[in-house]
Amino acid sequence: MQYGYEVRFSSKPEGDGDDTQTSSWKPNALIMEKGLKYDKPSVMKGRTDVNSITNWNAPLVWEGTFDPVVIDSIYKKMDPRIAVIVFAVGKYTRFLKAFIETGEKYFMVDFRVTYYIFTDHEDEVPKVQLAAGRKITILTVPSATRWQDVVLGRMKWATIAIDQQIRSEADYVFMMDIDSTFRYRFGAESLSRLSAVLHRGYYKTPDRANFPYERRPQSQAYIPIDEGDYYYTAAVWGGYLEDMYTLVKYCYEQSKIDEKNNIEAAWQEESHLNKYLLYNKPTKVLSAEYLWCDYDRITEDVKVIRISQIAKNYAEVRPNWN
Ligand code: UD2
Repeated sequence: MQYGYEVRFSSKPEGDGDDTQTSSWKPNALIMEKGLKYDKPSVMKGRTDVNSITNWNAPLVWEGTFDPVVIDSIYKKMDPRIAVIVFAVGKYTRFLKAFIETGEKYFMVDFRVTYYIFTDHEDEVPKVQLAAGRKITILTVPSATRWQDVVLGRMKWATIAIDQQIRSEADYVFMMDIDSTFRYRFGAESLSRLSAVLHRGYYKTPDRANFPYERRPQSQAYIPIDEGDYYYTAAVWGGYLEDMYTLVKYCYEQSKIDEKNNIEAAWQEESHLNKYLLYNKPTKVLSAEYLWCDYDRITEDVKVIRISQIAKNYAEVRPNWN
């Protein structure tokens, strides 16, 4: 049995800290173990009901576009350390238990994983039995009176925590919403330099003008009406530590500029994330399987749901209404 708790990160320096250190992570060649048995891949057959490649030639990942046996064999040889950054501030600590318990069942099983839990209620972090090689690190952050400050503040605290601590402990980083549970394999097929998830509500939107991007030119997150590829969710995204560091820091800095100009992007950090990913394309796009939600009907192209957002009473869990 392993609980692996550590409590750190009580100092709260201002600024962006020292970014001169770099992660030692170097992706290896795609080496597979000898003698592995798996279905022969076909050149002619694959998913035909959905597109599985972007127009910049990045994989668009759906169930049926990868073989978990092959993917796992390759990535287990690399043995990466995977950080999951989640925030549970105020009443959101109630979501921790189910998130971690289901994460242990489905998220990067047999890989080295650390859940970094940023919370203002350390005492409410549940004791969950973790598999070997997996642990929880608790980082304390201040309480908030506006939920917008929590969602945006994630970019600031993640920037500082990567600088101070996570850089020397992880090779890949995922940022995730806590109010969700894992339902099915979420594995190494999701790993890349920068992986972003299609928002379930907009993945079939035919006209980019209907994406809920920030449309006010006064905001740093502004995207003109005739630009855009996809609408990505900010609830699940990940990549190499240094690429993720660049991106969380970007969102933090852009939101600071917005704050000085008295504007808050329409969907907070999600707007800044979408702006960045338009001009810095993700190296993998993960389908909406990687984040669905409990209250939406499942569409026929979604064969499995890997994470589902829990239906919640916003008025009850958030510190403010709007
Ligand atoms: C959407 C996005 C979310 C973020 C937000 C910004 C999806 C599924 N999620 O979520 O990623 O971009 O919009 O408007 O599209 N939190 C706390 N305490 C709080 C409030 C939030 O810990 O008081 C954390 C917690 O980890 C939560 C996350 O912030 O999961 C996102 O907040 P939310 O779930 O209230 O936002 P939601 O559902 O509108």
